[in-house]
Amino acid sequence: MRLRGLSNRARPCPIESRQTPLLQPADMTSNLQLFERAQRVIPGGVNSPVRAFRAVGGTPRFIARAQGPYMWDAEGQRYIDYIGSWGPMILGHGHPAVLEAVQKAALDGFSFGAPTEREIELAEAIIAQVPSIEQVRLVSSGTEAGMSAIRLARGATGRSKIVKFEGCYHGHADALLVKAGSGLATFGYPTSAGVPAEVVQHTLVLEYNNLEQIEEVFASQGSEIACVMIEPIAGNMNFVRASVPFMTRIRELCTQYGALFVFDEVMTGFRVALGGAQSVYAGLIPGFKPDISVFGKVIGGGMPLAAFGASRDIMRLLAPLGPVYQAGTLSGNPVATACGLATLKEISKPGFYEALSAKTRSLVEGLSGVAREAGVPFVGDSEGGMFGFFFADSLPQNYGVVMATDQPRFNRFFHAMLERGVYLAPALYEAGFVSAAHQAEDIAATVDAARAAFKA
Ligand code: HOZ
Repeated sequence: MRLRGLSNRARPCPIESRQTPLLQPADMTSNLQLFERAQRVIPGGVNSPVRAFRAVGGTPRFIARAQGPYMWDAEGQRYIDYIGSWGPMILGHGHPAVLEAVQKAALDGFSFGAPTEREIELAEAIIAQVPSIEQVRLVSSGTEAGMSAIRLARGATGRSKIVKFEGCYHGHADALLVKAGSGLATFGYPTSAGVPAEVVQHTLVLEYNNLEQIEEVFASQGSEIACVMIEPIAGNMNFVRASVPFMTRIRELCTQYGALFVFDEVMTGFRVALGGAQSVYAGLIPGFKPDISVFGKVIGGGMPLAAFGASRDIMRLLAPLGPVYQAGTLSGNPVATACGLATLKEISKPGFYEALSAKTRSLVEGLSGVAREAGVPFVGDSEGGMFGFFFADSLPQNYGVVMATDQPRFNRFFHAMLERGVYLAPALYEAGFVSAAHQAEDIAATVDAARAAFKA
């Protein structure tokens, strides 16, 4: 089945002419052939579990290239991309200014293992948009940033216990792999094998948006808690917002008991707003700010780059100034920082988030409208360029409720959309992402595809 009015094969886009020609049928290897070959040498055929399509079934699409809001698979099939590499591609694929910055940086050298001016520029650019942080340390992945933030919080407080919430995913560091969202939720693992009980004995897992539980845990163990870590808008159990009373109370309790509040903004940072989710909550809770923030995805523009930051007082505890050790050969990589800087420059332009938010809202409203026409229970939500939807009557407030939404229907919808050239995340537990490259016609084509999918 094809998108109405659009060929699923290549359609010219603004800088199409700069690209290599599309593969011709004779050159093509099928997705299935590639998947079979991949499974012989890579566990499950993928380098990150959710990509394997196991939750939704079928053959993963092996992506050959991408441009703007589109990706083409190994068979030459075109998709409107709502994953955007799971968040980083906020400008769409192959943005000319970003490409140019990366090409220039690559010519100067891939990696030095020594400091560069560009690292300072990127740190300055991040700090300029996030008033809660005075210093950042650049690393290579969200997992590394989250893990280091926890170590820093423990080092700063001299305490061991950490609080996290069910359905939040903070990367795959051992202590955080408990009742996590994303792939663990997708595959139904409460935690990962290979993580000794002793390693997670200090991880307290509470229900998201449950005020009573957070009150109780602080009342009984508050003086032992190093930090509370949260995805402020959870994107690893689809899309679930922390309520304002919940967020307000966590902030108060952390301050009262001397625990640090860690905001995992790997997904939401520079994605839901230029100042991240913390700027959204600061608009709702006067004076609100977290103590430590974790970033990834957008700040690297699609390159392996992440960061964690806090006040100067907290950050000076890190080596080489302080006793909390953290290091990395590729940290602050010159090509990745060039990519991140060029991306931040584009997204800082006036009106960027207004346009992105309006587009994302129109997608969610469009999908909700055609679901309503079809009599399908459907709810959606979005903030900036991040969105989620559920086959349910109301928006879930926690992981348990997300799990109770209609998974088989999600899986059928996923495949019906894929067949129509729309690439959504291949699991119910993942948020979706819209980029600045998506145009009104892409949103309209997506809504048309959904209408046809609901009919089918
Ligand atoms: N952990 C990511 C989803 N929340 C998946 C990353 C990937 O497969 O690239």
